[in-house]
Amino acid sequence: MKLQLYVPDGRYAPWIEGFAEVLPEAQCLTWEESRDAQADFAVVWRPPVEMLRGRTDLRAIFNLGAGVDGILRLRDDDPAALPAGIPIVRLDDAGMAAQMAEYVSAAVLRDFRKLDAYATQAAAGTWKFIKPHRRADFTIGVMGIGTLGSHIARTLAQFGFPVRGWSRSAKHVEGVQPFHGDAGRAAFLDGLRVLVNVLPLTPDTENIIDADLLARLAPGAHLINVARGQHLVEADLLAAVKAGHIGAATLDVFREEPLPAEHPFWQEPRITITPHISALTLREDSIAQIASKIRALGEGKPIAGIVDIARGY
Ligand code: OXD
Repeated sequence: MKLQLYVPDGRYAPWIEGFAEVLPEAQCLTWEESRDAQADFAVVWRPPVEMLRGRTDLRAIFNLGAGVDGILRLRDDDPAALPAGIPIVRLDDAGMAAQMAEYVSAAVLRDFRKLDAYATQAAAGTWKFIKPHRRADFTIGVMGIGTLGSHIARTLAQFGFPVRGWSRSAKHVEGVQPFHGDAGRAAFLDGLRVLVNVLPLTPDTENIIDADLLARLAPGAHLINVARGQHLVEADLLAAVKAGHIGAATLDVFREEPLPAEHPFWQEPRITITPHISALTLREDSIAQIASKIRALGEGKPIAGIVDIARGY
């Protein structure tokens, strides 16, 4: 069995060693060394178009992340870029849900417990009580209730916050008030104190966080984006922050990464910037998950995480 790997940073050795350990029957080759060779499976993150176009040999393409926009976007320039009939399989949690729930909880609790205001006071040597938020007023909405979003929503609900979830089709998550579809969008957004975006990036969700959406949130609301930079109309967020309607934003993803040095977000103290680290792809967990899916496919068993290409995630 042959596996063909592509990782944009070219750091192949730990992946090859990892697969050799858990899937010793497989020969792992880098894309660069095996361009003309056939393979059974491709394991990729943001692959070049030449790697997948016209392939008929592969039995599946494994994406080294939860979001598959890095593969599906190849069709933007070339509608035939993806080989027909070959399943694309996303990572299904693989340690990412817990990391994202930590990141989002940290941002929410920092805001809820007014830790920034206390830090400012402490820097001035001030010992003073600040009136706390009421938990019941701190409604949090999670947009995108898939594997990651439902774990985030459940975690926040466990802190006792009122939590709403919004998804394309109806979904139930314990302790989370469900909303779905276009019809449920306005009611979901209405008066949210915190909005967490975990949506997949598709043509329908690109630019979804715009001036109109932000205006529906509660005054002083906090936007947390851990999905993709292309969901957010950056100028609309900046305007809403400057106008005081949005009180804070915690952004882990950007249209251009790394965020350019001249980007105005860097100058806005109410925007917290992190370099796309809310959920790292954990190598060992990812390799173990892909290896077990390869084995399941070999035994003719169904696997989770197959992307619905028409839907875009
Ligand atoms: C992912 C990511 O999609 O890391 O997994 O952004």
